[in-house]
This record gives sequence, C-alpha cells and structure tokens, in this order.
Amino acid sequence: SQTEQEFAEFDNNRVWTEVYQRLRNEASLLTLGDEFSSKISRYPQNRRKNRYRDVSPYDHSRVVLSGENDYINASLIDVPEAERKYILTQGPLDQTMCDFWQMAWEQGSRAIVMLNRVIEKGAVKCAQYWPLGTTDYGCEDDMFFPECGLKVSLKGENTFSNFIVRTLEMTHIETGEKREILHFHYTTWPDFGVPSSPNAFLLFLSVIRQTGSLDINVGPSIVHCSAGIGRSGTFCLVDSCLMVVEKKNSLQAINVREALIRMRSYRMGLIQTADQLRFSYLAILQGAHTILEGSGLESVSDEQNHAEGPPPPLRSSSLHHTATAAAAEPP
Ligand code: PTR
Ligand code: PTR
Ligand code: PTR
Repeated sequence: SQTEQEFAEFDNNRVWTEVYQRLRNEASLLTLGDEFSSKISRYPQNRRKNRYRDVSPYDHSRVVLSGENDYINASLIDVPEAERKYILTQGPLDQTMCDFWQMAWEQGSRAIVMLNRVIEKGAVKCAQYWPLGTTDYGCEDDMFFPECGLKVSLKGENTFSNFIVRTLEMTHIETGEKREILHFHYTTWPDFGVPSSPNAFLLFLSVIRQTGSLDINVGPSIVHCSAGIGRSGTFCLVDSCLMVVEKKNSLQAINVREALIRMRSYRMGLIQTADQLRFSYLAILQGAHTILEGSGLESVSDEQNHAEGPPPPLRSSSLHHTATAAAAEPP
C-alpha cells in the first residue's frame, strides 16, 4: 500500500523532517484565505480565554457556546469519510473550566479524551478541571460551576499502565438532569513527544472505541492536550484513518498526508513534530494489520503487563455499568 511504501521510503531516506515541513507548507497555503480567519479569538474580551497566543480556533469551525459570551478555544473537526466528528480544544484554564463543561453539556459529548498531564516539565499545562474523588476526610469533592449551572462528580476510576478511565457525572443543577461522561486520560505522552509504543496507544484507542463514545450517533467527543493541536491531532489522525481502513477493509483507501492536511483546515497546527507524524504512520500501519487480519482493534492487549497477567478489566465494579453497557449496546 501507499502508506507502507511511504513509511519505508521516509525512514530509509531519513526525510521525515522534510516531509513534515512540506506538509505544514501545503496546509498553510490552503489556509491563507479570509475564510480561515481567527478574529473572534482575538477579541479583547476573549484574550484571557486562550492558553497560547499562537494557537487559535478558526472562526469557521469554532465551537459556539450558547449565551452572550459564546467563545471557547475549541474546534469541530469533521471527517465524513470516517464518520467521525471530534471537538479539539486546549487544556482548560481556571477561567475557562466552566465554559469547557458548558460545551460538554451542550454538545452532548459522551467522552473526554485527555492526552496531557496537569503538570508537565514542572509547569501547569492544564487546570484541574475534574474532581479527584473523595478527600482523606471522606467528604465529597464535587465541583460546582455556578456560571453555567453544572455540577461534576467522580463516580468511578480504573487505572491501566498508560491511562486512567474515569466515569464522571454532570448534573444540571436547576433541572436535576444527570448525564455520565467518560474521561479517558493518557498519562505517559510527553508534549512534543510520542507514546511509548504503537501498541500502548492502540490499546487506549481500543478501550475508548469499545464504549461507543466516538460514534457518530452520539455527541462529538472532546479531545484535548495542552494546546489541543500536537497530541490531539495525532490521536484524531490515527483514529480516523483506521476507521476508513475498517470501513473499506483495505489500507489502499487512505492517504495519511492528505487526511492530515484536510484536518488542518478545521484547526491549525495539528501534529507538532516530524516524529509525531512518523508515529501516526506506525500506529496506523500496526492498527490496520490487526484490523485486516480479522481480529479487530479489540484484540490489542497490554503487552507490557503480560508477565503479570492480563490487563485489569474495564467491567470493574468501580466503573459500574456505564462503559460496559455502552460497549455491549452502542446507544
Ligand atoms: N528516531 C527514528 C530513527 O532514527 O530512525 C525514527 C525517525 C527517523 C524519526 C527520522 C524522525 C526522523 O526524522 P528526521 O530524520 O528527518 O529527523
Ligand atoms: N506556543 C506553545 C508552545 O510552543 O509551547 C504552543 C503549544 C504548546 C503547542 C503545546 C503545542 C503543544 O503541544 P500539545 O498540542 O500536544 O499540547
Ligand atoms: N508553538 C508553536 C509555534 O509557535 O510554532 C505553535 C504552533 C505551531 C501553532 C504551528 C500553529 C502551528 O501551525 P503550523 O504547524 O501549521 O505552522
């Protein structure tokens, strides 16, 4: 396939840096026009809502909040050939946590995919926007967001070697309506770096997919890292390319570079390094082989843990029925 050939060629010739640069240039040529403005992010009242001055959502694909102040640094990425929609956003700031939860509620999201840690390289890269659970004193530590009328609580937590799956519950304070939302937190992916192995990443992806929360018949899942471009872009590129491989039952059906350029018309800067691009190819190729062999992505297992036994089951009592029910019977 083209993807395999390109991978071998770029590796053999050691040209990933050049390939990545060329791709950035192509993407920036395609996004020069007025239709790729980011004016709203630069309004004075929105300045403190952006974590990084140089990472803004395009106006045409930004997620609009209800109410008077409708801005959040978040973009809707539409990949119709994969039947996927993702919201990519920055790691919430203290002053935007409430907007973040309002977005999750209004968009009907069923999952949050978090690819960074709150503190990286000694600096805060994201607010602690979800509750950590009961305190040492046994008190609930639900988080209240009065400005958007939501309460968020932790209902369960399950730890794997490279990620944690949490069940959170959002409550609309005024009406009492409750909704569960899964929090898939990858904890070992450094910024401007790559996961420890394609297998580690594919296991994470497989666990998320089995809950049905990426499916097109539910609200778009929210994917974020610190800026919401490097690691988040890598995640979406791999997932969407593998969806197309699965639908068409062929690796021939995808063009990874074109797919990334198209995704970059919805949010700038997706995939931040040549090695993240190379990792995407690796994960797509390995995932595609698993899919095309017929065993499906669900057969990816936690190799690192094999010596100590199988990975902890997702169907633990702490996660109660949420993930399991969704996996067995997609909504
Ligand atoms: N680090 C691996 C290697 O050395 O083979 C893979 C790799 C190769 C990563 C090349 C990035 C590369 O890009 P460049 O050679 O353009 O820096
Ligand atoms: N200007 C910031 C920087 O270069 O540090 C923006 C930035 C930060 C860009 C993190 C990407 C980052 O990585 P990620 O999108 O994976 O959080
Ligand atoms: N920290 C990055 C920088 O300042 O270069 C942030 C960034 C990088 C933002 C790239 C957008 C980017 O888009 P592109 O990769 O298309 O240049």
